[in-house]
Amino acid sequence: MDFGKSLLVLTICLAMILEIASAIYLMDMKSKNQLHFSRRRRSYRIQLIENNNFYVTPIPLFKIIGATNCSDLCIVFKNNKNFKYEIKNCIFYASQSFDYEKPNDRKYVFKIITLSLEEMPTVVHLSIKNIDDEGPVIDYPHCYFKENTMYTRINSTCHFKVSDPDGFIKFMDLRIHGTANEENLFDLNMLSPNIRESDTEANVTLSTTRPLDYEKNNTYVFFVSATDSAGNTASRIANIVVTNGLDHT
Ligand SMILES: [Ca+2]
Ligand SMILES: [Ca+2]
Repeated sequence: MDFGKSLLVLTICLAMILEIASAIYLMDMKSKNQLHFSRRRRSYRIQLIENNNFYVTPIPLFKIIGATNCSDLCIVFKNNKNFKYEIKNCIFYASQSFDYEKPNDRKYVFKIITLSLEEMPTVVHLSIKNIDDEGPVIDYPHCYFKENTMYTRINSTCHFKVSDPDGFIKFMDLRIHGTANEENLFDLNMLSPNIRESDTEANVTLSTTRPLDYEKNNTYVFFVSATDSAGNTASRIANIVVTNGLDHT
């Protein structure tokens, strides 16, 4: 091997040694995966379930391994959209809760920079995952039905709104709770069959399973309820008035 090639090999080896010596890793606190934090720019993605309804303690997001002094690290948030954090024993903690229902709480990007500036910054992308943690809200159904008329999901004019900040409206369980068999006389359905998972409100149609008889009963009072996929329930009283028509006897 001539002198030129020897010098090249020596340079590469030296670069590799320096790379290892200066390397910093981020360790995932759950999977223990390591992410190399080196001269080359690295990107690290982490997802956290929203916790505004059950936040109890600072949450460890990752561990920084290989830094000479973790107190010398500089954290720079993109667009000044930051959150409260702390670094103890080289573990990076989020020390606040996150609420997916607040759009500004959903995504954060920040850089971890060593003060020596020997390494390229590692960019951390933190995204907050939505869960079904908020309760639904249901409007008051107050409707008029003509007697001797069949009201289906298509032609019924009795609509009311159900909403849930989490979305997942299409998985909502709608029920009627009566004291005089109203759950068999009326029916509840989503007005639109095309509800997306991200929709946070929808119209519900109240229909009849058979024509009503004014002479038999001209007012129905019962409860309607909406229960989301997490079991959160809302209920409202419903008031149905039957109007008189011509009876063919
Ligand atoms: Ca919900
Ligand atoms: Ca939610």
